[in-house]
Amino acid sequence: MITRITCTAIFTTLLCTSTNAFSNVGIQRSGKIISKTQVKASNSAEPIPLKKGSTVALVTPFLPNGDIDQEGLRTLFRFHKENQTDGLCVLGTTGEASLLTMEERKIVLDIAVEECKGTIPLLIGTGAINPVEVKEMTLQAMDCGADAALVVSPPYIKPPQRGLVDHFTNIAKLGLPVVVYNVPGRTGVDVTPASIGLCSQMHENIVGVKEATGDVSRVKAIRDVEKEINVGRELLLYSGDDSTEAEFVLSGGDGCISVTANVAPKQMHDMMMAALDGNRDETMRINETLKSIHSDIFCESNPIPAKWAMKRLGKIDNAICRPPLAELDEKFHSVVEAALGGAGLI
Ligand SMILES: *[C@@H]1O[C@H](CO)[C@@H](O)[C@H](O)[C@H]1NC(C)=O
Ligand SMILES: CC(=O)N[C@H]1CO[C@H](CO)[C@@H](O)[C@@H]1O
Repeated sequence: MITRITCTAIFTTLLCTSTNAFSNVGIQRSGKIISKTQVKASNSAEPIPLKKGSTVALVTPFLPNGDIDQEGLRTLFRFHKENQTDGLCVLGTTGEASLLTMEERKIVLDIAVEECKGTIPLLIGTGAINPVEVKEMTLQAMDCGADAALVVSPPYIKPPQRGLVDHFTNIAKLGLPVVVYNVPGRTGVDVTPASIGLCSQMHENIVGVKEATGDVSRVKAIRDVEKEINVGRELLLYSGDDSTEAEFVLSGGDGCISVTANVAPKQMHDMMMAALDGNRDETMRINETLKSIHSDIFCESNPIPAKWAMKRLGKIDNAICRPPLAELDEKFHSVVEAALGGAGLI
């Protein structure tokens, strides 16, 4: 059993649970930042570095009463451990994180750490519009034992590039490695390769980028900026677009943060390894079997179809999504079913 303090910066000690004798050291706080030393004093394992390959953008299963299905969540972590998923992206968009409370985030974080800490790197979504909330969620993730934070450019408000660079740098200063998430289709703003280069220059804790533009030429654009400003290291480049991730990695990217990997973890791992080896034929062969999933798992807003697919495969008990999301429209059931069949999953 991992010995660690499971309190978070925003919880009162009343709500804290601890599994070791340090439970009362440095955590008598309600709103104050836990220091690095205190994290160490809790004996929680050090962060492990993120890996190349297939990171799953994990769904969060719910019970019919709307609560988090904690046992179901544990089963998902075990499924990914057994099927060679290289990284876990927990509490992202696919995990319906913006519809979860801080208390619920803690439940998910604690289960992730208990099941996977030290085995598969834990990348935790901590993005939001308001930097104050991003900070709170990042500190909570840190306290719980996360390995890195996935920080989306604040959606909806369309910050200028200099505001984005400041935002990512400020979060990186909290101490946890940060992956910058660029998804202009959802945020309304593109984090340009130049801004990404600046972020990398500003803080060494900025370790990677999730590019969900679907634009494979971004790999070269970011690598060119890195060379130009001579930052002396390379960011991990992950594709966040399932249809183009094979090509993204063949073009020099490092991996993907994938929705498809929820239903096909082994295939996605194998495809990423083939692409990282530069084996185009094998990459294309696997990609071909997954291509209907890559597109049809987005037939309604993510994660609606993904959850229905997981239920169809018997991996979760309910396809329930939090309102205002909903369960998959009946007219799409056969579409998703056919995609799973095409990949040989049913
Ligand atoms: C992978 O499949 C997608 C369709 O989902 C296709 O658009 C893309 O070109 C394929 N990539 C490779 C490298 O074959
Ligand atoms: C291909 C593969 O390794 N599949 C395994 C995935 O994990 C399940 C257990 O959840 C195994 O039964 C499969 O064999």
